[in-house]
Amino acid sequence: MRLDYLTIFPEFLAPLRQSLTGKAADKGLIELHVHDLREWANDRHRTVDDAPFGGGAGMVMTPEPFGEAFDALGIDGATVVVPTPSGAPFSQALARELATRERLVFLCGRYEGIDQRVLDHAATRAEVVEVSLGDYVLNGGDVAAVAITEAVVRLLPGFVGNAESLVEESHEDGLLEYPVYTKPPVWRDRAVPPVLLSGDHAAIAAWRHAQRLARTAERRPDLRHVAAALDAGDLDVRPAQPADAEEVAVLQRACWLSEAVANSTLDIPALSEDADEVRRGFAQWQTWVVRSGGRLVGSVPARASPEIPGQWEIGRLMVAPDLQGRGIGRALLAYAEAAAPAGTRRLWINTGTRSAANLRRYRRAGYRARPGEGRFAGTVDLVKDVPGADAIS
Ligand code: JDH
Repeated sequence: MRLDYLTIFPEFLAPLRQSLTGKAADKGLIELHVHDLREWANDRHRTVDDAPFGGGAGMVMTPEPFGEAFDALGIDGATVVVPTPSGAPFSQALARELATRERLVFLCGRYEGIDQRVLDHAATRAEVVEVSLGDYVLNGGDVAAVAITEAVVRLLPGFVGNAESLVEESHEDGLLEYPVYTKPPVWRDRAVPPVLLSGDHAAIAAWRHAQRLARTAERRPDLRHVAAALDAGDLDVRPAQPADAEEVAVLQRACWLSEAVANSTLDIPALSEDADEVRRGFAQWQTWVVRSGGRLVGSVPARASPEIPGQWEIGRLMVAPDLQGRGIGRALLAYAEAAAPAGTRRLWINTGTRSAANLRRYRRAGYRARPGEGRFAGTVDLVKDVPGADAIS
């Protein structure tokens, strides 16, 4: 991966040459190119800022140096990352997405930000992603660029120790981590919680899980409800009733809109179905809905294949977009898999060819893509053989 940084404070990016990102650069896994934007300021004073049109406080970064830098470096096909307080919240999901790119170009603003035309122009040659590190105000984008870089580079295949980090991510469930301890067992009169020295692995796991729930409830009330519901499989999963169809239809639209964006098409049957069609689906597919605090937050249909004996088909697995990434989908998938009748030899599921996130989830759950187009245009079929059963040829 090649990383370019346009900044008026190159020294803010120096930490990237330290530690693990520095090692990744030494190993050739990443190429770091930090550029002083003033090199492309043509006037005597090497000006990079000016007063805002329309009035208002502070100064704005002028477009010319950025334009010259784009011309000199080339940004065609790159992903241009612009840290800004008005960006979309940066997240682990976005870090994973950026880790798939070959080239990232960071525009590190200062003052009140960058002239909008810089971003509009860049968007004609590259994908522009405006991100915010969080709801607080920094003096510029440089520190944010360093943070984003760390989050992305540690996910690259071949990054030191990322075998473990991938394991860690496969356990992501939206709960905060438990506290950790090391030697000495007593330090300044503080003992390590005795359970951790007990050698009782089940007790340790239970204690850690309780710690995670307590911390999440205390520090992240926004995550608490689902955190509590996920505890001990406390999500309320039931067979869908005809009265659930309206809510499932709404959920379906919310879920398939992102599929439509990922696959650049609105030609997705799920998007245009109304509640009556969803209700008819309940008759053909055994469907479960999951509620959290009364709200319908997910659903999954499944059925025995009418054509292929021994194949258990899992239909539209859905989780409300605001609650994705918390393990609900995995729990529902496991639920639908467990409902397969005796004699099931193969599990089947289908997703959009370009739905990278879904493909990744199903791969993690043990599904493998079948070559060629799936059952519907623009989709791929994924299957998993049931262990111990004779495979379907
Ligand atoms: C990039 C310049 C400084 C300060 C105007 C915005 C009131 C605009 N999470 C994050 N916080 N801050 C940044 C960030 C800050 C930046 C730049 C990123 C470039 N600045 C700046 C103040 C304003 N201000 C907040 N409003 C509530 C008006 C820019 C960031 C990231 N990523």
